[in-house]
Amino acid sequence: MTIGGVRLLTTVILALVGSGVAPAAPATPAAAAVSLASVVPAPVTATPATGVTYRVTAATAIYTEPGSPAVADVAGQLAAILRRSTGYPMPVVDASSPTPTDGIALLLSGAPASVGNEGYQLDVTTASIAVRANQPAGLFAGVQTLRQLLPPTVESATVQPGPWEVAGGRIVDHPRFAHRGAMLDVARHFLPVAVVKRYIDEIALYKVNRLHLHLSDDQGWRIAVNSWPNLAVYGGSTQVGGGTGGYYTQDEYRQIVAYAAARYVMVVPEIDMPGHTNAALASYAELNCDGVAPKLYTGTKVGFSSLCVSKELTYTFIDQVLGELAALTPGPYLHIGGDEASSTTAADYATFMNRAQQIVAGHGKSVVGWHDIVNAPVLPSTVAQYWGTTTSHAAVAAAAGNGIKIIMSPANRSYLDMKYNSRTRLGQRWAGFIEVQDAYGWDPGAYLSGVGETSVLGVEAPLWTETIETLADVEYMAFPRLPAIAELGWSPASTHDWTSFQQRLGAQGPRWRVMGINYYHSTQVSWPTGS
Ligand code: IFG
Repeated sequence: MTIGGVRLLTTVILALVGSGVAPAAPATPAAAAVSLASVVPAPVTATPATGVTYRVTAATAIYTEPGSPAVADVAGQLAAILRRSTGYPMPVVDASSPTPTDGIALLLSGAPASVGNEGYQLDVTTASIAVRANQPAGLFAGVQTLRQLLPPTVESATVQPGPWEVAGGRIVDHPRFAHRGAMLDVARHFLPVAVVKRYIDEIALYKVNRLHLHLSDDQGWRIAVNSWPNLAVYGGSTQVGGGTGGYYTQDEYRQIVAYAAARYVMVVPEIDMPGHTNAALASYAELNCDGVAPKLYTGTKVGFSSLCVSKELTYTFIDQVLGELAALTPGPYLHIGGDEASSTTAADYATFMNRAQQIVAGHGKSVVGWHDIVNAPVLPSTVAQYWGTTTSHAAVAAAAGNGIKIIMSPANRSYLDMKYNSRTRLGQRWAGFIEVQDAYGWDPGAYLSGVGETSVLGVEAPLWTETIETLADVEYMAFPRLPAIAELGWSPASTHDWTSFQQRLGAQGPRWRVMGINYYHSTQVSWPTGS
């Protein structure tokens, strides 16, 4: 159907509605529209307009910033969701004015500068809804908020009865931290592309904008490398527990990157080194200092492997591997791990990390490393990801004092593979139990002594998969704690309040039920009946 045709269709529908010929308003009593105050993450400001409601109807069109394919793509994602659950045509057309008087508008004009590149202003009146932003990323964020202001059934995969009402008012919103991440360990247990895409959909709902993929470890190598084909073919052939493992072809990795980018999620790939490298060492005997390849490993121990720091081949290896990965990764970061290098001497670790950081820079990327990397001299652009369980760490504080940016992933707050409690079947407990309130009850900007807000690039919730094998497992551990971490990354510290959060979190339950998300019904959260 051509744009013109769509406009004609819209005109016809509007005429029908105007003439009263259109179907009468639904008989079902309108459930109270979702409150503006219920959004997760909490917006910077939400000002309800009492008694004002916008109703999405068969006549509703989505108006987009003229000439912006990116905005049209965001609108297309919203239209697909609404068409599927309302059954309405939901045409997407260029806005014919910067101030549309009906429908849902996604515009790159009229937003306050204060919302930056990822924020937005959302206005809901009786006549129209307008999402305004300075960049398409902000419109995407505003659309995630709008989804939450519609009834949970808007997420349904089949047509549901309305009414489709949105409470009136204004939200002006923008993120606190730049890095709001989720990590998936696809090495211990391989997770197929479809699972990764589904997780991207789920984290994007909560304005998470980074997906850190842990692509290699002792138990598996998960990304095809053309110059070292055995890494994936042999190194990716198994996993924890001895299953068949798997790996992403480079095209599949490109698909994941593109799928994430359309949801304003940047992929940060990790090749862990010099430790956590048994899969690589098993794949190429020549990578080992003694020239002997170890067997593939399917257990869950850590710290026993190391690349051979003294061999020049090691640096050719990481240069070629990271070169291919850099070419496949539009984002500015390559994560090179660096954790638990117990089989690498401190001197060798420093030597290795010196060269590895230079190699990454040579491919035009910046390094992220687990915070162990600060034990070696780091480039000014290197980012350290804190995964400790204490609220002080001298070397990390010193690095921050020297201008190094920190991603906060304290294992006893943000590790989604930690059990909720002693009864949780999945997960581990080495960092302690993490119930929802533990995941929410901390401030990334003030958590580590000597690491102030300006040193904190953001937060990230890692999900290690020693005990996690399926999408249902991923969802059980990530929900409801991932939205808690997402709120810490997005919302102002001033909005931080457990009572408010657990109520808003509870209201997400019905949405997750409609979406089929296998979440943990934490007893710390008041879930509405039937959720
Ligand atoms: N620590 C290891 C991970 C994983 C994790 C499980 C880091 C940085 C324990 N390293 O966390 O490989 O095994 O909770």
